[in-house]
Amino acid sequence: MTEDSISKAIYVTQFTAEASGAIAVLRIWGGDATGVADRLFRPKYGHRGLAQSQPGELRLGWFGIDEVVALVIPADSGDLEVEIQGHGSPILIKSILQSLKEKNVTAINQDQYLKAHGVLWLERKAREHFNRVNAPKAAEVLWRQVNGAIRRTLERIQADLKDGQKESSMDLIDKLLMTAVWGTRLSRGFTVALAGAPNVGKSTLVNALAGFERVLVSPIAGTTRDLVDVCLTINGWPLVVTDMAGLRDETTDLLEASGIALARGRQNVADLVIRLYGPDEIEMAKTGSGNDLVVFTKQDLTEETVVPEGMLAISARSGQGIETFMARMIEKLIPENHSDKQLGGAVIYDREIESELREVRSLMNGEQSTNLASLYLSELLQR
Ligand SMILES: Nc1nc2c(ncn2[C@@H]2O[C@H](COP(=O)(O)OP(=O)(O)OP(=O)(O)O)[C@@H](O)[C@H]2O)c(=O)[nH]1
Ligand SMILES: [Mg+2]
Repeated sequence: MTEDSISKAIYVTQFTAEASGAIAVLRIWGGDATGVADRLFRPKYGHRGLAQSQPGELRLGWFGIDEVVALVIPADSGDLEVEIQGHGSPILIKSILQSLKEKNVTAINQDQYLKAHGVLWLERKAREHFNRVNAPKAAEVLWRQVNGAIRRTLERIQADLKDGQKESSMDLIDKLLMTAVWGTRLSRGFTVALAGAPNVGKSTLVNALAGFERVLVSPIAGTTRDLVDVCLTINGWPLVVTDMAGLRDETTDLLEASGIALARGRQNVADLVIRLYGPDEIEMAKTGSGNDLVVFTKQDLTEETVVPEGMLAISARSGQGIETFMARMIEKLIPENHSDKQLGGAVIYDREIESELREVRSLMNGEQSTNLASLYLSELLQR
């Protein structure tokens, strides 16, 4: 063993969550990782240790207290790492980590593992978000960021700054900043509040979107009191749709009044508010809607309502207009003019990245500060 390999620290990183699960995956890396693993791994078949196995070859044996699968994997650096895959019981993981600790192996987290393997902050963060998402379209966008879409756009901005192309760099960063409106919602879901008078059909619509009887529906006005968040995937995107109390000014019921206060609060913070009206309430709906989506319900009960431009008519009971409604919600949540199309698919998916880039943008304003902006960006691109 060379002096260098003796002095190089060895680490263990747990790839699966620190909780009990079906399986656990750990990686031993750095220094003489295979040597250390070999001293703890008892092969089930034959006597060949891990150091003698082919890269990628699965070996069954014991590690700590339980049977595991072990394999040797060459990292991009060429160093050999050992992956241990076992049952996901916390006891097994503890026992493996303990026996490694006794051999002076240091446990460090996945973020530090990726950092040590040259993965940039931007892309490590993208992975964190990607790992949390379960809606396919959102996952696609985040996967592009894991694979460098945002980094490449920042590099373009950086190159423009260095070439003295201030206008074009500002234009690019402004376009990128616009994507934060929806990009930062990808991993936690867009919040959509259903607002409307009691009995208009909010809860029925939630159930129609969910595809099952998620919330209570009744002909009694004032049925829903609490805020009920329902996580849904709609056309591939993650939405948290909130059913709430019907809004009305006059109520003597204290519980209902509390529900209405909660509903108004949620309406103010939601990414999108759906304002629901009965089939014949066209005149009421016309007053100020801002970015809200106005929808007329219960179309199965009437002749189809002719709705003003931008508004929709649906029936949660028959399904009429629901597909158009879903598509329109997505258009509102991910506006065409905030798209990633001219940005090579780059999107801001994280609040901290957004605020760092706003800082870069503000540095671009002053005449002298192009250099500062460029320095700041360089630091971000190396972090
Ligand atoms: N025919 C028809 N009836 C509907 C439709 N949507 C809702 N309803 C009926 O209208 C009544 C009220 O529906 P809900 O979904 O509970 O209304 P809500 O807006 O949640 O009411 P609150 O919780 O009281 O604010 C129920 O009797 C529903 O069956 C629809 O599309 N067509
Ligand atoms: Mg309701």
